[in-house]
Amino acid sequence: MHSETGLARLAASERRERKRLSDSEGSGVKRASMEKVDKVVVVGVEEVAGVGEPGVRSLSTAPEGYTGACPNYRQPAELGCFSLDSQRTFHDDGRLLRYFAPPRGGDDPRETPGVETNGGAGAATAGDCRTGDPAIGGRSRGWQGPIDLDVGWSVPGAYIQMDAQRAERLDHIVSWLSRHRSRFALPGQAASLPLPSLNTDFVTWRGHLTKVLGTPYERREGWQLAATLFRGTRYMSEVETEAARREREMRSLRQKQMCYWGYKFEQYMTADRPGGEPDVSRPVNTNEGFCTVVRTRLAGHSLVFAGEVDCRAGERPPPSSYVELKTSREVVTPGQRFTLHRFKLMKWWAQSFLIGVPRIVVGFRDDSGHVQHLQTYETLKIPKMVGSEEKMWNAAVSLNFCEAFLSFLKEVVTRDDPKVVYLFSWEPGADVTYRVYENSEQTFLPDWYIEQFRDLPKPGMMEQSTAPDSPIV
Ligand code: 0WD
Ligand code: CA
Repeated sequence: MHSETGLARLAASERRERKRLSDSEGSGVKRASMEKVDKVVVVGVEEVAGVGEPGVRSLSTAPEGYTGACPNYRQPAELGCFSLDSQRTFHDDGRLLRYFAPPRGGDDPRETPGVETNGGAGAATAGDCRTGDPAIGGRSRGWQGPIDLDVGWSVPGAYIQMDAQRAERLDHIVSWLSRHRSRFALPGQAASLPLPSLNTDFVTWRGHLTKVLGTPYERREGWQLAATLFRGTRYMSEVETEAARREREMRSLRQKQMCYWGYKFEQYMTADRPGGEPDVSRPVNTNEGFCTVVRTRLAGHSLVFAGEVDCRAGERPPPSSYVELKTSREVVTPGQRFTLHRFKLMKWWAQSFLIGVPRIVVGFRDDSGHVQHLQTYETLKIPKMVGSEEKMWNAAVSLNFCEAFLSFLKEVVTRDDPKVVYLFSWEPGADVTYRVYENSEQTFLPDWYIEQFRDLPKPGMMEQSTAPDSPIV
């Protein structure tokens, strides 16, 4: 592994290398060499002099390199769902799904809410509960004034937080996959047999892809993504950076309180059955969650990922009936409005767009944690809404970068071995780089999962090509 000085050298030589390479090498990707050092294969400019096969070394994240037409993104289709209960135990069903129950007049959840939308030029308006907007749907409960999100905050036992130390990695996703492998059969492939491959290029959490989409515009937080190729599929799992760990451990009481408000808002806005009443007397427990598993495709890459869904409204087939809930500080100044549009809407759009959630209901709160009004944003209209403003972001850039990143992964992550991990790292202002680890603590696919594929025929050279789409959905 590189020391700090080594890393600095690497950065400096990277800059030299960047100068040397011409743009004709295409989409920000530079070439270098790989060399194996003990159990860790270090990839970097220092190794260029050594022998080794040519490889792709780093990927630029500058937005200028990713303008142009939007790549094709297929409407995500739900393959299934799972739930995580108050003890964080996995259940292969939707028992933790919540139902949208906003405080407004109206009857049953509507099929196509969002009549009054956020599509207007710049105006961050949408369904507004105070004005009796019929867009949101829900139960018959009039707007009773501000929603107090601080209820329970100082009550012992009213806030049960997930153990952040526990690295779950992709464990819940592979638990679901292992129970539904037959769904990944290709046409003509017997679904009754244990399938040797998922016939899918990438498996990951939605949240990891949200970070990738945000990368060309992110100025503060870097990331690390571990990738392993196993039976033709690249599994991607986030590794917490040192900076993120420090930030988590140093989080102020005020920041924790605002996180609590976010979860309390979910409680105020949802019920455990359609037409039910919210129960805000229950403790907030962040172990609980309902996750959808979707299949989609970004240009030439087939993807399967899971993401947490806040609630469902209406009868349309999921994910079209899912609703994302957010809280945000009320917008008073132009600066606050800029921050909302430039940073928050970028992340909210990426998160909901990826998984096909069409609506985001935002509770705008004051500094004492009282939600003063609600607004519904239609996910697909967000890019256009901010597009006319200065110094904003462009959805096509995010998706083109994601496409390039996945292509980069396909070029780099070629050893089909669950004990080999390619760790991709990115810090704002730099390129994405990677190192390769073998039989290290970075290994993340559970042994029991790998074992399930033992003695099955190998998927051949699948890693060299784009895995075909599965016929399901
Ligand atoms: O193992 C890991 N490194 C990670 C696990 C990283 C990211 C997420 N997860 C887990 C989460 O605990 C959750 O069960 O994955 C699940 C959610 O996955 P996702 O949908 O891919 O994640 P993301 O889109 O980032 O978050 C969705 C929601 C959040 O909603 P908001 O409105 O805040 O974006 O999942 C919840 C949260 O409600 N969530 C968390 N809750 C408590 N602690 C956390 C967390 N660390 N991360 C996400
Ligand atoms: Ca949420």
